[in-house]
Amino acid sequence: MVPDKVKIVEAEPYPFEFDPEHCALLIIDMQRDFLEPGGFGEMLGNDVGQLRRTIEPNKKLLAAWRAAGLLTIHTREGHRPDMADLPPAKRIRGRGKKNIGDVGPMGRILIRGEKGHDIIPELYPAKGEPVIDKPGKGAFHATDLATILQYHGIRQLVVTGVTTEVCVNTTVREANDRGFDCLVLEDCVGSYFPEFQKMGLEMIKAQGAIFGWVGSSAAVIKALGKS
Ligand code: TIU
Repeated sequence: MVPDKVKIVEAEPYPFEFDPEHCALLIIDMQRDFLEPGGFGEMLGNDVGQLRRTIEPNKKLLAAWRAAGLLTIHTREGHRPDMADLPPAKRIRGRGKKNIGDVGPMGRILIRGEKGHDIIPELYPAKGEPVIDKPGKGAFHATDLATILQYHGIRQLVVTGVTTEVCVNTTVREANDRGFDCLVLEDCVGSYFPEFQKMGLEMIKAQGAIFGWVGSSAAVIKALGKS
């Protein structure tokens, strides 16, 4: 028997048993440096349009989620200004002209407190919504996310944000190993690379939801509307 408050949300590989009271929305790294024209992502030669298509669906979902009074958590990838939390390997990786901590088009790249590190205005956290500053790709590594979820009685996550194959995938895998059920929303996650978007989602829902489920924001918004 499915408890009363649980809503069935259409998803792959099979419907997701959405339990709003125990579910948080986790929005991963919707930061200016990844999404905005003139940011670090574009400077590296990436097409930010591939990520920007997720802004509108995330906005609609966030409005519905807030209206339902449910917990929203935002994350930002970045490091301390003194970079004491930046692994030396990550610092030199890419062999680019500009690396993490250097001055980029929107301030020091992936450094907390800089303009490019902050969340885009369209999805800016509301007062009272926790923001997790994470030094890694996964949102659980070296953060207090697990503690916050525990204190709020959260057992499920609806996951959105960027990028599908890097920080979204890593976080979903971390969450899965910690016992959370994750529903990833296809229209609300983005990759600079269409083939990684496709395969990043395939990997999550493979083998009977090996890491989680894949659904749409429309299906979640519909479920939120049914009380
Ligand atoms: N947020 C996130 O996915 N950070 C990345 O490093 N993404 C890349 O695509 N590299």
